[in-house]
Amino acid sequence: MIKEFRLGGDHYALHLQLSSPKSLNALNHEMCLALESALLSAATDTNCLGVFIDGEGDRAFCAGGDVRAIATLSEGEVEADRLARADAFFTDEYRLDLLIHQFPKPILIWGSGIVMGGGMGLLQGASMRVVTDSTRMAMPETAIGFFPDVGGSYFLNRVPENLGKVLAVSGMHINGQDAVDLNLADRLLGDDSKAEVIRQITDQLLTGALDFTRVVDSLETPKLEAQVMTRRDIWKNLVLTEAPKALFDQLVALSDSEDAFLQQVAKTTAKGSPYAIEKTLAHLEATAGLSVAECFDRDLDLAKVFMREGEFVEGVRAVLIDRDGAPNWRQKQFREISA
Ligand code: QUE
Repeated sequence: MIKEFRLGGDHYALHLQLSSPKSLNALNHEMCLALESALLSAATDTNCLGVFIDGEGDRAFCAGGDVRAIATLSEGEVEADRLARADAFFTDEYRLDLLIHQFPKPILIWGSGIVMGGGMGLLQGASMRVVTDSTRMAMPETAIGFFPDVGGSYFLNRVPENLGKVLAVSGMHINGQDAVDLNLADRLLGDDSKAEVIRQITDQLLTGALDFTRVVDSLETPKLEAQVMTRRDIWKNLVLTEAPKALFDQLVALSDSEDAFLQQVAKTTAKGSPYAIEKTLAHLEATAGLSVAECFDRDLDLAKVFMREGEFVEGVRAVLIDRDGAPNWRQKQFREISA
């Protein structure tokens, strides 16, 4: 569910909060529609000067979309109904994400804790993307036989040094400093400064103005060790690798390293579906340079393909439903790609 508050007075900022902390604020269909409706009202209300979005609790801004609901039949439902429901969910989720990208007023999203999948879809469109010392960010979809959607074709293609592909294939977990370094966040702030941010926003509104940049620039950036850009040499060789299998094999081979971060990268990569990884890399290449709206259209086309011919149901079963961590992928190997 979504909670709505107002900050300020006559001139106000809409404070929207994802409020299902037990499921790590995972975004379900109803939440997407509620967020969209609240944002559309905020856009046209001249007294509303901006929007602040966060998640309830300290564990997650948003752990993803409610993929469990889409991967399983509800009572009395036939497969065709499930597919129609999945198509409707992705259509509405991506329309919400695009609205955030194109919103006519400032949006600050407080991306503390887990920010993965669907949470990234919300965060990336915000005009002020805040991460904190607790942020754990990833696009982990290949582990459930899916691809990094929610505009991933847009924002992963804008990660420097071609590292969007590495993020997409590995699903690696990065911290707040990495997010800033990789153009996936605008500011790193302390978790303990959220109350001060809200206080300053409220104070500004009482003077009839709102400037998120001024608020975040008044606060200290915590020291957090970068993990990704400090290992440039490792990625440099990888991103030159064109074939999906070669990239996958090299990422998995990082398990031989003594470096705990690289071991984590190897471990998350190894969980990926070969089918999903192949499709993901081809998709990122095909969408490079497209506008944000075009990227969401292309993500929606591919999401529908995945619902019909992919490994998604099995991936969600193995990771989120039975939690056996042993998906029986239909396509077990990478295809040999001929010249
Ligand atoms: C890969 C994913 C997702 C995931 C785990 C993966 C994903 C997702 C969730 C998730 C998390 C918490 C919930 C929930 C879903 O987990 O997309 O309903 O409460 O949404 O390895 O892509």
